[in-house]
Amino acid sequence: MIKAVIFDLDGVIVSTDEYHYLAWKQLADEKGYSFTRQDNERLRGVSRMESLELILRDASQRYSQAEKLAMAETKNVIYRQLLSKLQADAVLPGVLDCLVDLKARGVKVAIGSSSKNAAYILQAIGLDRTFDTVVDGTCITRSKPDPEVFSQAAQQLGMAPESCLVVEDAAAGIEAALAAGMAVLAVGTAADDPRAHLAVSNLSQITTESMLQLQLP
Ligand code: B16
Ligand code: MG
Repeated sequence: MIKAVIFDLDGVIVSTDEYHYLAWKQLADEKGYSFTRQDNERLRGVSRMESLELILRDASQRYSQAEKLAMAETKNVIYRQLLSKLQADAVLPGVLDCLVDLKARGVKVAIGSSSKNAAYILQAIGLDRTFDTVVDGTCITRSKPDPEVFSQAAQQLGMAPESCLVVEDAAAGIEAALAAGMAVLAVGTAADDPRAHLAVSNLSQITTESMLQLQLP
């Protein structure tokens, strides 16, 4: 029986993916690298520095760690400028009803995100006091697909992994949840991932009852 739901943030609670794309695109354009929306898909759930490594993977030029940190910081400054437009209307369909219903049923809710901007985003969309715990990119040493972010969230909630359901929009996040020994509901672009136990296009397409009935095989 599921007793806690751990939500990914970007792409599950809120649609910030376009802002990530636009910010990486601006950096790539400045450096003369090609970067498409399709390339951006590979960065879902992956940390900022690992995203940069993926973008530079085929680059002929070699960069020092200091140069890479400066590039990641430039991307983040652009991303934060874009995030300044973020409001409650960016919350994805079905999210608010789902959270209200889970809390009414006494189910614990958490955030498990790779983002170091999670606190800022949650405040911008008015959900900074909603979750029982928030584990984000500032709390972890290893990013998804490592299970650390979800294991830490379960530990903080006092829940066994098999009592937790993770909601994810990224392949790296699904892998992380499975490695943590948790059930997975895939949403959005991850909905066709065969490793997920349940899949829907967005959270308005599923009842909390069916989420909670999920049993790990
Ligand atoms: P930041 P999630 C992830 O958030 C994003 O999906 C990913 O695209 C991003 O690179 C990562 O956060 C780090 O974000 O630059 O804000 O620290 O999906 O795990 O909530
Ligand atoms: Mg995500």
